[in-house]
Amino acid sequence: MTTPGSGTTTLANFIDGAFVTTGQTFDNISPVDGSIVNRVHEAGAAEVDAAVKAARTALHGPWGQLSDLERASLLRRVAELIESRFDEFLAAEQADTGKPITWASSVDIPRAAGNFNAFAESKFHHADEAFHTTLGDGSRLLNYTHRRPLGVIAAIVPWNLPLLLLTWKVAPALACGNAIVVKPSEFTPTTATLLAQVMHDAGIPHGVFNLVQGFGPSSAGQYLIEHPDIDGITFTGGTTTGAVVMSAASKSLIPVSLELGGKNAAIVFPDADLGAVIDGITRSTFANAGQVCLCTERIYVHQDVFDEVTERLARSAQDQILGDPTDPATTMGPLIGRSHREKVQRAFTTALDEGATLVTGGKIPKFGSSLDDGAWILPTVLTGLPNDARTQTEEIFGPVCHVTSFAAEDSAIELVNSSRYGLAASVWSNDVARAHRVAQGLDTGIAWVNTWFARDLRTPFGGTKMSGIGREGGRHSIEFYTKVSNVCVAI
Ligand code: NAD
Ligand code: 6OD
Repeated sequence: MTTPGSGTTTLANFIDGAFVTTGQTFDNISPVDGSIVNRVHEAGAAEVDAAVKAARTALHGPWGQLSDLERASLLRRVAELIESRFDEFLAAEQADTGKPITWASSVDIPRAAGNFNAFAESKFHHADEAFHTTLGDGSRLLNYTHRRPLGVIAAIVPWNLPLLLLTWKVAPALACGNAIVVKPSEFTPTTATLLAQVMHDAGIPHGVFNLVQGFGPSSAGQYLIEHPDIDGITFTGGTTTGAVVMSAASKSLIPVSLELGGKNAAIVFPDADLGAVIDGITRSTFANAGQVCLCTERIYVHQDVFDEVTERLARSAQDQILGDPTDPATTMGPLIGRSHREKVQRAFTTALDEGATLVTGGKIPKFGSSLDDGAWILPTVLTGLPNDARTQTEEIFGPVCHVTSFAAEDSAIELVNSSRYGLAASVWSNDVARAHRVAQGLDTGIAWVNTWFARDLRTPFGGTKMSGIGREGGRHSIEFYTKVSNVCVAI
């Protein structure tokens, strides 16, 4: 095996502190030009079982004896090592996903280190509950809670923000004293492999962090969620897969945290700063080629500014620079792969069949170079569809939005809330009262006002309705990754 991210190499699993090959490999294909990034050793049921056993054993070893502060210091070391290998992580993230350097170097890699720094001491600062109780006969009790690690955590993550979302789960899970088995997406195995090296170099004890590579059904993903000796599953991915995960967890009644799909909306009021709106919505629609679960696919614009916003947004879409992800001038990368591009193209066909007006995009760009073998698609703006069209109700997960006009505040809220998803929304208005009123009226896990994807890791993150179950972030992560018991003392 050579260093991940440095050319054609093979990637292994990481089990009980050692890299483990299986002989059964699959190709990791670059979405930029269709070349092979590396070959990956797929974990089977035996490797998943070994990883879960190693995690269970680690809980009873030195890791289980560490104080919250000792674990915090190891996690800060992990953050330092990610920062010291920033360029390797960046190259690996870009090789797997093709995302532009400007985005990966300002979002994915800094947040990976940031997740470890943010959660390192979170358990130490978490306060338990206490109640002084007086019974009818005058006797007194002291009730207090204490939290223990949940145990062996299974973490399954998608390909869109692979390192960010993986570390978002690993950091709080380890801060709480758990051991973990992670399965990254089959499309993005490389940064997780680098993270395994970092875990080793940081001195995280063997078996505390384990990595299994592979697919979902009949592969590492399924074997992991169905393993009888895991104590909780944290999953980020599509809603359909989330339901499969929940069903598997129900067999042994273990807790699940599900961060799932969305059909996120933006509402633009005429009193908003339209320059900021165009900048903000360009980002929220086209960032990472629309492949952020929080990306905007439905835009509701007040009728007074509908034409202007649609036209300016279309121009902004046309201004996106698609190309070499390592070029700082590039603003948009490819989709994750050809099969996903076919799904996005089918969504375009559906939109046109439903009667949409294609304002811009809707096609595959031509480069006249090796990039034509990649998974590129043009940023796309649509209008003209009713709110119950498939294009308006199903997640597309590409650089595409539909713009609808509205007349009244209440109807805009209703339009947003009519979705079966409820992950995120953004409200654009300079009327403070209206902005709060509307944001509080939205049935979404987060509502941004005059911004998008601005994050404070102490806040609850998750979705309503089909966008998920549970919250992670801050104390919500501590609550998920621990089990709480009450001690009742007669005093
Ligand atoms: P996906 O559901 O296909 O896959 C996610 C992960 O689950 C992958 O690692 C995959 O291998 C694994 N998997 C698939 N089937 C499985 C099975 N039967 N058993 C066990 N594991 C299985 O999702 P994706 O295509 O990788 O990611 C895109 C989706 O993720 C979008 O819907 C997006 O909205 C969602 N997402 C949500 C959030 C959030 O925080 N809410 C964040 C990022 C992505
Ligand atoms: O910022 C985060 O913590 C988070 N979980 C983002 C999810 C983005 C979805 O693609």
